[in-house]
Amino acid sequence: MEVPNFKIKSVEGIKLIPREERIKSIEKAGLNVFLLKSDEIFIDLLTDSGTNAMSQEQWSAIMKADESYAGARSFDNFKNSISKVTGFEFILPVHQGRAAEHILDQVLIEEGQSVLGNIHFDTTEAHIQHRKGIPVNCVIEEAFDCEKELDFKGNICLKKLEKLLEKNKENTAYVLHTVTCNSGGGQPVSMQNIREASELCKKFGVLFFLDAARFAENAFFIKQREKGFQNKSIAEIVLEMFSFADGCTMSAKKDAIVNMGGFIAFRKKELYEKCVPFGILFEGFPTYGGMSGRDLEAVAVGIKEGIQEDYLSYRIGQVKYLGEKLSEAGIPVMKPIGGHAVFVDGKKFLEHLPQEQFPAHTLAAELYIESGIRAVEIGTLLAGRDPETKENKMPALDLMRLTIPRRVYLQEHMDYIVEAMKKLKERKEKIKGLKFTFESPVLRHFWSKFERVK
Ligand code: PM9
Repeated sequence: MEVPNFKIKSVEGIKLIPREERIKSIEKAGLNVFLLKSDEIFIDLLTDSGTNAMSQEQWSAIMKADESYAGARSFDNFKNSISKVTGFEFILPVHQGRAAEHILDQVLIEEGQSVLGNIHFDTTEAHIQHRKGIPVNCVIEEAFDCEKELDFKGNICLKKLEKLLEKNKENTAYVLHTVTCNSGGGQPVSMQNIREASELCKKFGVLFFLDAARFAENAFFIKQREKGFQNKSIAEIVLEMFSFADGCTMSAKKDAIVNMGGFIAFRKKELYEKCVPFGILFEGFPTYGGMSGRDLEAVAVGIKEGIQEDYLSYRIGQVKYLGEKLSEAGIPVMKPIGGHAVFVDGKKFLEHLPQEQFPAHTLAAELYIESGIRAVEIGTLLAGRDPETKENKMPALDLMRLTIPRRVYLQEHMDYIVEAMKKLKERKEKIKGLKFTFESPVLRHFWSKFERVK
């Protein structure tokens, strides 16, 4: 059992409202867990993004923040911390990860160009498409097999990548490798894969970026699983990971353990300079970029806490504990257990439902009714429609994600989640699928409404 490297100083009460009220709440929310109110939720596993508990060091740094519009000393703290951790010199702050995507894509993508990656996250894909670019996923085939135990299931298929670059390098805007691979179950990417993908990009003269939202968790897996890294510190592994990239996009709301923030980091000044005007246009002056001085300070401290090995060992150990307990209870989960979440195989758990009825999303609605737990779908609903045929995409993976916020919940909460899933398993055959009553046109999973299929 992993022991937390923290004790608790401040708490927020949570309450389980009665089942009848939960049924009313989810119906009112159009059977979409995004539309629930937080007071209606007992354990919130919607996301690990911005839901982290900050440390006393972060809170005290916040008190010293400089809120100057330009040239704030809080920006220097932010920049210096990030540069030290990542090795990148040029740092453009933004308010969250998708703002980084917005600005970078503005500069790098021209109509019809592809962005290649392992599996692009939903906001990443949407921003590429917003620029009339084409997101292309090149993850290894094993990533789509929930049962397959593989150390680095987030790896990009280098053969696929090489073929695509050979055929189409002029029309490739850049390559973006997401570490860890969120949409593939929080699976890590090996150092070797990062290095080899980067070498291919160099060979073909294409920029190589990391989507670094969960870079520290990825580094922890490299230390645990990849030959030659056992005696290196997380800080050294992180620096090596970034050394292969031309830059990164970052939602600091994940591995920098904050509630809001992000950045784009660049190795070369030239690309940074190209992004700055768009940063000013969309996010604000380049020494705050949509963040307050308080947010900048919290990131400056949090990004260093995020690479502490004892913290990561507890964090990833907690997710593993939940995953293993669920697996022991016969719940089909993505294996091996990922870094930030346990992903339940919706198609397998609700095998009587056709994929068009959104099994994993249905499961999330039912889990809320059963237990007050809010999970989230990463599957058919999130995948959206094919931009050309307008047909629903049918992704190989239809997962319900039980996402664990950092330093927030305890082992007892994990045990409660396991009990809830066991109860749901007992009545799973009776669960009915869902269909749209309203389908939101962009990133539809956030805002659509549903009813049960009769
Ligand atoms: N990820 C997540 O829950 C938050 C949005 S969906 C509830 O997993 C990657 C790998 C992400 C990610 C967000 C973003 C966008 C980029 N890349 O949410 O804009 O996992 O800060 O980041 C979410 P922002």
